[in-house]
Amino acid sequence: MAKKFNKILIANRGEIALRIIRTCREMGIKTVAIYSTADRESLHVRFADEAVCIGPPASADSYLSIPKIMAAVEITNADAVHPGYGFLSENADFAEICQDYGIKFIGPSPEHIRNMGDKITAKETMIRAGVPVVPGDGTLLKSAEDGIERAEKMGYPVMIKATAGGGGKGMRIVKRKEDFVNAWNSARAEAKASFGNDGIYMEKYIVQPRHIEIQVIGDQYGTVIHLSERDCSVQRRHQKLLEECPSPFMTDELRQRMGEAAIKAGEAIGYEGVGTVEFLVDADRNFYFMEMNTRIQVEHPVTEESIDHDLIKEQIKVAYGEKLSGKNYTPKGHVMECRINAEDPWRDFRPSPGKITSFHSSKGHGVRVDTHVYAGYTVSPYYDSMIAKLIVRAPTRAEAITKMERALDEFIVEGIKTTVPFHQWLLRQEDFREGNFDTGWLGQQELPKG
Ligand code: MV4
Repeated sequence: MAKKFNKILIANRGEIALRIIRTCREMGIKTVAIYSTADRESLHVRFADEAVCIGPPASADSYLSIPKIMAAVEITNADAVHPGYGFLSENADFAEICQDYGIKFIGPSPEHIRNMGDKITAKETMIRAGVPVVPGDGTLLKSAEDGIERAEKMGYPVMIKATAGGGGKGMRIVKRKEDFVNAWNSARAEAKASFGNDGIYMEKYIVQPRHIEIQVIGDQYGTVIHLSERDCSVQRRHQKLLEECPSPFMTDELRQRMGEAAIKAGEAIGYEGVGTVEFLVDADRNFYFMEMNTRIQVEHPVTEESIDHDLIKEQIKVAYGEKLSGKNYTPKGHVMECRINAEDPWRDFRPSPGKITSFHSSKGHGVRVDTHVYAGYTVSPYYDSMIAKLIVRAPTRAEAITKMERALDEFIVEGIKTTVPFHQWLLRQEDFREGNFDTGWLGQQELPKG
């Protein structure tokens, strides 16, 4: 086993920075927080051993500035960087610069980040590894005419997607030939503006899919294991709102098959670190590789509570060269996570930044809250609106729902609007309670007016 890290710089903010600091303290590793001037009063700054102000509120000048972060690494003498999620977590250039400076980037290699970031390359890799992918021809479309020709052969509906994309950007469903040119033009423009790359490819459209992802972790010796699934089908405009494990749609047999596919995916590329293999699952339980995320994800606590392991700890251990045992994990009981965002759910989830005047976090048996906020904290308009993750664990799904309803009732935030009332509404819905939902379900519901 390699020597463990002495000091980790956390290149992130908010709840995930705090989450990483907690594990580092338990592991006896020193921590460095970085912060923008908007985050002076943040708990990650207070709880880290050292903190370095790296710039003004705008992310481009602070949390996304590689030179500023590398300067903070240098002056604090950190030997590793934890990127968290978002920001630079899937930036291959950042991982490469860390490598060049002899700083361990806690995550996969720049090459793996790059390959999974390009969706056509990722799909090709999965096909070679024997992982089922969405039917499609896996090459860039040359023009709208080329696309129309291919769509005739494939059969409508089709989906066109940006190869640099992910998370729904630069993606369009095309139901008929007449709609192709418009979809092509808008997808390309969006891809160009979002990623600076307007490469587009085509797939068969999977009707009413569920989004089920498999958590994997790989060590430096080629061993990859899976840690079961998370169902993330409750989404709005590609923003996840609630995640759970087990998936209400899961069977032991399906978990076995999806787990094996996710391991094959990781093993084929010699994947190191934590990663998530995202699948679309159709009504007949066929599953198709969609994307691989090469970072720790927002919803990782769902897996932590399901298998009773600290994923950040496991992530740090494989980064300094510990070996994995090779056994997979199956979930115990039922875990559910609600994302509490500073948004008004009855006004189109409009952001609701501002000062939190009063705050009470849910507590009690089987309840976990990951948050960086407190009474008196001001939610900045500059960053992501998530202020807390409310996670419950209970023996069965029905009991998890009951516990979540209780926990939501005692989650008090005053001064700003939050998504708490949305979750209370969601948990009352018959379809949700029966596990009868897919990725399109929420978009078809009429939400209360508040
Ligand atoms: C699809 C699809 C149906 N068919 N691809 C959305 C985000 C991006 N990662 C891929 N996405 C989808 N790709 C084919 N061929 C449906 C979606 C999709 C979706 C996927 C997961 C979670 C929510 C979603 C909401 C709408 C569409």
